[in-house]
Amino acid sequence: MKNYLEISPAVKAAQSAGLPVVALESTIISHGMPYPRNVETAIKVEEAVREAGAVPATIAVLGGRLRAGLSADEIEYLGKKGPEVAKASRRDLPVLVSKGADGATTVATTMIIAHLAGIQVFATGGVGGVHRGAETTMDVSADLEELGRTPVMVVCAGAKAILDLGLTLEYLETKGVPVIGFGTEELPAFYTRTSGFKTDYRLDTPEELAAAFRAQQDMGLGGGMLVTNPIPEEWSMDPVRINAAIDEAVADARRLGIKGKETTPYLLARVQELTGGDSLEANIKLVLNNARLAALTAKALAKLE
Ligand code: PSU
Ligand code: MN
Repeated sequence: MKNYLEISPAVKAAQSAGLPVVALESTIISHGMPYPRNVETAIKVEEAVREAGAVPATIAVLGGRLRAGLSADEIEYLGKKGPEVAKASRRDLPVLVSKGADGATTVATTMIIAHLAGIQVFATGGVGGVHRGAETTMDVSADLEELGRTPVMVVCAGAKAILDLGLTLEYLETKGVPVIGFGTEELPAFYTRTSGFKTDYRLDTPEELAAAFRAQQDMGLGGGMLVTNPIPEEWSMDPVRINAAIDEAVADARRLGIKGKETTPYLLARVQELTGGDSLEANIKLVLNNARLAALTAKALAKLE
C-alpha cells in the first residue's frame, strides 16, 4: 500500500500520539458547492474539527496518490477546478491511480482511503442512496455498498430528499448497516430535521456513538455505521419550500436525461439554484455541525482504545 497511500505529516503525528483524527471528503468541495464557498467551507470544517479537539484529514486522489490530509493549497486547487476534477467512487480508483490522475472522493471512496489510513470517523453533509425511480434506473449509490463493507463511521445530516429515503433505509438494513439518529428517533432529511422515517436507534452522546461503533468492530461484524445528525433548528429550511425545489430538480433531471454519476451533482446544483442560495447556507451549517460531532466521537473512541 505504501506506493499508493500518502498520509500527511500532521495526520501521522496525531496517529502516533494516539490523538483522534476525522476524515473529510472532497466531492463535496469539487461537486457539492460552488467556488469559492466550497474552499472557504472546507477550511472552516477543518477548523471546526480542530476546535473540537481532533485532527482533520481531508481525503482526495492527487496525481494518482491516495491522500489523507491535504494542505490549504491543495484544497484551493480542488475547489477551483470544481467539476473538472473526476468524481471518484470505488470503481474509479484503479484507472485514476494507474494514470496518475486527480479525483475528488465521494463518501464511498473517502471511507476506503480513511480505512487504509487507519481513520475510523468521517464527517460529511449528505450520503448517496437509492435514487427516486431506482425501480427502473437501478441507480443506487456505491456509498451504500461501502457502508455495508468498510469499517468507518460516517456522520452526516441524513439524506437529501433527491433520494427515495424509504428505499435507502431498506437497502441499509439489507446490508447490515446500523442507522443511528443522534438525539432523534427520526431520520433527518438534510435540510430539515424530520423526514417521516424512523432511524434504527437513537443515541444521545458522542460516548454512546463511540461505544456502539467499538462493539460493532470488536464483534467482527464488519461494515460501517451511519450516524444521522439533524441540522440545527435555526438553520433548518421550510420543508414545503425545499421539497418543491427538490421535486422540480428531479423532474428537470428526468427531462434532460441526466444519468449515472452526473445525477447527484446535477441535483445538488439545481436545488441550490432554485432556492436562490439559501440551501447552500443550510448546507454549510450542517457540515460544520457534523464535523464537531465527528470530532467529539473520535475523541470518545480514542479513550476506548
Ligand atoms: N449528497 C449530498 N451532498 C454531496 C453528495 C451527496 O447531499 O456532496 C456527494 C457525496 O460525495 C456522495 C456522492 O458520496 O455525492 C454520491 O454520489 P452518487 O449518488 O453518484 O453515488
Ligand atoms: Mn448513481
